Amino acid sequence: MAKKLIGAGENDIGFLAPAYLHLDYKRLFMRKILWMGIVALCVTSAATLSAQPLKPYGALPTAAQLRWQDMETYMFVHFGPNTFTDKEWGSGTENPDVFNPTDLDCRQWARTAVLAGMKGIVITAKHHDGFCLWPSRYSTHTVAQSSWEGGHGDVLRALSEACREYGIGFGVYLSPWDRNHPAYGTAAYNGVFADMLKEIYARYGPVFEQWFDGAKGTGPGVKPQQYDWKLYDGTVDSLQPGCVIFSDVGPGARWVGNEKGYAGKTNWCTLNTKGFTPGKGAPPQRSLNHGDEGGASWVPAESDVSIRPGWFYSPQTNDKVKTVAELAEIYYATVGRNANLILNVPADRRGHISPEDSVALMGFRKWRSESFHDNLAVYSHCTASDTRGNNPFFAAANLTDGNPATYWAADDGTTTVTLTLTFAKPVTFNNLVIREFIRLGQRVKAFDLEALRDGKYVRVASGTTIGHKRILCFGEVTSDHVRVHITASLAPPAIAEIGLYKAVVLKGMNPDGETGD
Ligand code: FUL
Ligand code: CA
Repeated sequence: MAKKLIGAGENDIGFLAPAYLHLDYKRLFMRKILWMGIVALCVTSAATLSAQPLKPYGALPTAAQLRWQDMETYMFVHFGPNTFTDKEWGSGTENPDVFNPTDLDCRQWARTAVLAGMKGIVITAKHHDGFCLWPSRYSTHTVAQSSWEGGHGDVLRALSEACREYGIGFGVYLSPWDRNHPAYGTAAYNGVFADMLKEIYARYGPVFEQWFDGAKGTGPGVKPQQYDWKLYDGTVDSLQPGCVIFSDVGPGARWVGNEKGYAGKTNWCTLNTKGFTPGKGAPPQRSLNHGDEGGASWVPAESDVSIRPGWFYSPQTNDKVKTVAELAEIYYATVGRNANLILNVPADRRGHISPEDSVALMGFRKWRSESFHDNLAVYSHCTASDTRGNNPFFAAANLTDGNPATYWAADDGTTTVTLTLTFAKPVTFNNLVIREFIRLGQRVKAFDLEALRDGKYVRVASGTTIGHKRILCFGEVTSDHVRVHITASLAPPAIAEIGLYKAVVLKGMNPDGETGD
């Protein structure tokens, strides 16, 4: 058959090809073969993958919890009448006029948070004194009753707008314990509290985190009140399903069990919440600090701690702001132990983050940037003693690609494994940063870090759980062969990232932290 040249307007694949392409049948045939090959390859790899996807293990995070865990560090701002009265717990009988910031600047708070590398701000919209930082229709103890800004001020409006402008999350602390509200102590109060939530979400949302305080004083003056947690959680959920609800028992995130800024070295994101309630009915401190291995619900820990001795601003504490070394230790003991860090930085009487706190925050940010900008692991060649189905989708190279969305995983039935990083020349490091692929559950129970020294692997450090992130600190090690040896896991391990860093050790700092176990 005579060779037919294809010109503009005709070809055998049904579309108009311009004459300058001069496509002939041979090229079309080759192209078809190539496409068939690609399709066959895709079908085979899809088949391989579908043959052995990694099964999720145990309780799993929601998409909102995953986003929240990625935030890692954000700011708490305690602000209200106590800021002006030098108190930690107001009585609820304060004259609303005491709330009188002379130069409220929530944009300065947001700017400070951004510069400090913090991903959001949670504000005490109503502390135990019941004073509302927004003009609520459901209370007569609010900014509207104060002569501040002629009764037209609204801290939640200013802060939510500032957070939006600076691209960080806006979060709300609301204390159920209310020492002012006349309905407190009656069943009607639960409805009032839910109405306040509705009002806040309608006016100022979206809210990345709803913080429910379990604290409630004791003694003769304290009215009994049955809190309707189901109603509160349900209200938030119905208004904004993507909001993470914090309380002693979640459901979105749990209290870490102390206000000192440390999680357990063993820290599961899973918790058994059945039969527990926030406040007095909370799980034991140990469970909150460590989570429950194999717990029924995904309730990761959040650690709340203040940059000053108290939660509220006081001129008495201007010289007691935590040092950068202390903040770095807190970072290791929270983010480095699979917990989010909510660091309280109280606004002062002007309505500013004060200079002492800003200086500490900037030092903290500088320390983090200098310590964690150069991941030496990315210069290594990474291999695994077992790779799931020998499938490239689960390859060891995923461990050091700097992308937490890709991961390595082991075969079913394999719970001990060695991951080896080989370097062209020795590297020096003092921190291991390791992350599990928690989307599919938390699995690892124990692991060692080992380095080759004089032809022999020696143990450098050991850890138990990993979760979203675990950082191990140790004295400087120089080696060209480093390995992570996973010695126990609840299911085949799935690791997203391994990082090695030479972190800055600040004067007076104890990187491995004496706090917690
Ligand atoms: C506690 C409260 O009693 C403190 O005043 C503070 O707000 C802290 C974050 O939570 O339970
Ligand atoms: Ca990865």
